[in-house]
Amino acid sequence: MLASVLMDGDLYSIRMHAGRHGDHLCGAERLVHGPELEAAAAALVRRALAHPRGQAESLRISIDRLDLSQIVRGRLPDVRTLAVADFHAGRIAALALLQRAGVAAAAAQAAMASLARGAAPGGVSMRGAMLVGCVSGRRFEPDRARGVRASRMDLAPAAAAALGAALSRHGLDNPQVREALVLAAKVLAAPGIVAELCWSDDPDYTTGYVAAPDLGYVRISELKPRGEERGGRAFFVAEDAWDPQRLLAFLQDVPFLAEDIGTVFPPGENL
Ligand code: WAQ
Ligand code: MG
Repeated sequence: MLASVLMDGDLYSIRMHAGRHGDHLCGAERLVHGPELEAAAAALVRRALAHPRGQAESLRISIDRLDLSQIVRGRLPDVRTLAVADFHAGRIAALALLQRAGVAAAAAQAAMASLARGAAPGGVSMRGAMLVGCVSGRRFEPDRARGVRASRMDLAPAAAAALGAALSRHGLDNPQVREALVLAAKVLAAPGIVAELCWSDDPDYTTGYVAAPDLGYVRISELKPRGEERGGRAFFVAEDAWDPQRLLAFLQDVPFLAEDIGTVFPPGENL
């Protein structure tokens, strides 16, 4: 299938952004070739109109043709699921995982505290991610409301089919998991990234994750209380070995196509 993606001519990035009362509501994106653009646009519109946090008031679709020679190909991380009793236990587990990945305890705790209180000015969710120094815990993102957005990533068609099958076996096949896995794959492939922490801004979606190159993608059943709308992401950077311009260019602009999936372990297995 991938061969056909590459031979059927141009590949496009298609991105949807929905807003309400001037705020960000949701976004999603795909990489598709020309003949698939129309169906992809319809699916993104449908998705925005059915969003659990409310009805979109504005909806933007952007389409950009990509330079095929720039595509970076990669693999999804392995998936594990940790069941915890509540979000307090979940955050303790996240802290331990982040430390294993090389993030200082104070930096991990500072990032979790920021996400919990709403990391954007005014105590609301950011539209993108914080960039957090893995030793100092300092925040480096240029704009604390927008944050840094990972963009232009997708699964190759064969990988999407394989992922659906592997996730279904464990009852995990939902759009949140699929999309977060693709995003985490791109983030972990980015130069200077040590780990990622995420929990959703959807009030009913309490599962979050910690991802790192050696840990893979570790889902944690509760990272926030049910009903909580504040969510977000922290991308932890190696402060002594990163080039901010290079990192931002990779996350935002370089197209990333995951061609292979990782192993999906059954929920509840020990790490
Ligand atoms: N780049 C950077 N940050 C983003 C992006 C992006 N493309 N999209 C969203 N964010 C940030 C933003 O602050 C959102 O408020 C926050 O992440 C959460 O986004 O394995 O649904 O789309 O069961 O609500 C993770 C667990 C679900 C999935 C994550 O995130 C699983 C989720 P949401
Ligand atoms: Mg959301």
